[in-house]
Amino acid sequence: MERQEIVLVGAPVEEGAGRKGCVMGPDAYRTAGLAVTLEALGHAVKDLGNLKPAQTGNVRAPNGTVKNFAAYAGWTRVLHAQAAALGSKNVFPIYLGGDHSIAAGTVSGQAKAAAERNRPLFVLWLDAHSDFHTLDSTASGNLHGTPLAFVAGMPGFDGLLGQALAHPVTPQNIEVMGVRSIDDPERALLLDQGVGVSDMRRIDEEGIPAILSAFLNRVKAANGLLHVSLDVDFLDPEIAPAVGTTVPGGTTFREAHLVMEMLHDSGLVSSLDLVELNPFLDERGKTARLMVDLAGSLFGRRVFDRPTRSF
Ligand code: 4U7
Ligand code: MN
Ligand code: MN
Ligand code: MN
Repeated sequence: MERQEIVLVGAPVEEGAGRKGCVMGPDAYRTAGLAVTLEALGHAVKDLGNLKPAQTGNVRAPNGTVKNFAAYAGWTRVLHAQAAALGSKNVFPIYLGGDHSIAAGTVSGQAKAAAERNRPLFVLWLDAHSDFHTLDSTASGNLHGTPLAFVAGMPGFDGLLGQALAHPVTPQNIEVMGVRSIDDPERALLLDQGVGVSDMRRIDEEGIPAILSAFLNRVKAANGLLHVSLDVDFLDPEIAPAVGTTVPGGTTFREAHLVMEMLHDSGLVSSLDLVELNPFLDERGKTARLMVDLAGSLFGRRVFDRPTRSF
């Protein structure tokens, strides 16, 4: 990969998650050395610091189950604007969460910028969960379980963005990978919409290379841009304990690095979310350091040079 202009955007959001602590995520990545890691790989890094949510006035929750809807709306609006602006420049944004609710803004903004460049946006959602609840189907009311449905244009999110979602991501251009917890209403909607789902069983049986190269080939054939949204709980909780929503049976250290290495070699990735890190639950910075390490693999770290694969 050539030298990239990387822009770090902190989004200290925890209102979408069921427990507090993700507010410390952006600073934990900084402490774990994200910028120096990327600079050591030859890239330029600019840290924009942490954003603040937009003022939303008196936005109303659509029902009594969803929690902190006004905060979700405020963060979605500011992140959408920021991502739409960065997506129109020749930079690579990394959005530092914050819980996964930030992706409602980051992905919708990147999709708007992609559409303005006449490129379709594809999304690789690396997660134990599919985050495909609508505001009506969520039982927990935790809004970090809803952003993927929003960006895919599912109905019922009126009032979230403060304007119509003009550039939804085509559901068939989404791949949810590493998943091992899907609620019934999500499963029905994912099937109905044709979202790609590679659950842990498929990863066990087919392996990362077959699944990921098929997806990357589709991105390339469509001249697409690719947004990667990495939830800490994609990783097995043994190696990544700093997350509020652990599910056993996650990806291994090498599976996760291989995903990042293949993504790097593809040259197709144009933006990244690092989400759900809860430093309050970490063990001596272990998870924060692993996430930084994975970002290093996405930006070209390799142990031994070999000809770059093409997709
Ligand atoms: B995360 C859940 F019920 N589906 O809706 C829900 F299992 O961003 C979990 O992936 C959502 O961590 C997890 O609360 C959201 C639950
Ligand atoms: Mn998630
Ligand atoms: Mn437009
Ligand atoms: Mn998750």
